Amino acid sequence: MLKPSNSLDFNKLLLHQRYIWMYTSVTHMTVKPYLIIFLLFVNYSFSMAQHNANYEESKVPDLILPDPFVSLKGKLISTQLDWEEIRRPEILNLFRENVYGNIPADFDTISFSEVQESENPYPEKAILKEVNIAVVRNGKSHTMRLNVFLPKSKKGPFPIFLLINHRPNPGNGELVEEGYWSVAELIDRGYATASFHGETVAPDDAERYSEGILNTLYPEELTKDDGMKTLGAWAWGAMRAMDYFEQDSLFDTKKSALVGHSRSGKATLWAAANDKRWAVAFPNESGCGGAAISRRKYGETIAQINSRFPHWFAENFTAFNDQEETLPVDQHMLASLIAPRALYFASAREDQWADPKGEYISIQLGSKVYSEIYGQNVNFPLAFEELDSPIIQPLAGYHIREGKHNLTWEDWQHFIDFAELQWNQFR
Ligand code: GTR
Repeated sequence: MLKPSNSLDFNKLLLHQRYIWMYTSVTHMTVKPYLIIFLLFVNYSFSMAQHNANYEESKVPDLILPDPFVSLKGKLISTQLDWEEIRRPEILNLFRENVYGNIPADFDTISFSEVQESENPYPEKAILKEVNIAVVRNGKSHTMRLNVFLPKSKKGPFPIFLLINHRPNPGNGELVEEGYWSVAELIDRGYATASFHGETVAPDDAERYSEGILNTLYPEELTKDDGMKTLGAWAWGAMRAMDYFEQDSLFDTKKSALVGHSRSGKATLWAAANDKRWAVAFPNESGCGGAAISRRKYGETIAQINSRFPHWFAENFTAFNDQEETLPVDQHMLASLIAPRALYFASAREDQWADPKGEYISIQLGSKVYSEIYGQNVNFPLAFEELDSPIIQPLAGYHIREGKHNLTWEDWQHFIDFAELQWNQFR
């Protein structure tokens, strides 16, 4: 079985994932030539999409963005009450209807049990809990797996970092991909950390995405144009993980952080917008449909993402293929929904496909909610081109690091610094 590597670029990652999936589904067959041709085609069409994308600032349209602080009825929103009662629910609903689809909140029961299936890679410093979260609705049940590490040398309650993971499951009993999920370092700093794999909730595959909670728990979503698909399902998974943390006094959920890279970063942002129990959100290099402003059409566009990943967003999102200007929202407004909790965006210099500048502008604009509505002194005075170090400040932060699309220990270090600042000074 292939092992995941820390330095896969987009092309290799895609190829790698497809290969893993096909490998597991044809375990005892020889790989047929048509599979190889198919893989080459997938890789080729992705390279072409990347190649044809716009990477020139001079070709980025003038940005005319929807205003987070004017309601659909034209009311100027300037008070906390109007924000929380009128505009915030409006924006959340616009994203639900047009972009990500529903996150059904109802189920009949939820229960948690521990199993022991994997070897603990850090027996000297961490306790490993493998938790099955069983959710029942209308007589049908779905079980998702959450892997939790706790510091061995300390007593809780522990602050908690949850990672939504979509990278290939090692499949060889290994739970942790070093760097990508920096368990040992988080434990050394005195934190609990947990992760679930997207596949345990909804497969990341256009043919099979319904073979998780959609088929078992929420089949009606499959028939709706604003129905939940994979990214919404992963956000639902993060909520169930939070249900688990909340019922165990070992966890200090007021000091909670949700982390996700790339497609999982998109789910992270959507989960934190919907679930106010998360104190801090860290969407890393989440790009199109995540942190980046869609109307810039720089790097990946809505049309490209919907055609390559038709199982990620609600069906309604396809109406905005090559029609970004008609979207009633843009991603800075999703950022604004996290307030008054804390938000941090991260980019990588060589990750042009995810539009680092669009990610930065999005937090620059979205974080205006902290000053305009909540009276906090948050601002990003530097232009993208002037940035030379991470912005670690109360409530909203950002960094861009050198290198390729990936989640690395360098990213985690800034996340921890930012989270500690929020937890120690402002809670
Ligand atoms: C790419 C996709 C991006 C991003 C990335 C990833 O193929 O175009 O939107 O999600 O995958 O998840 O690594």
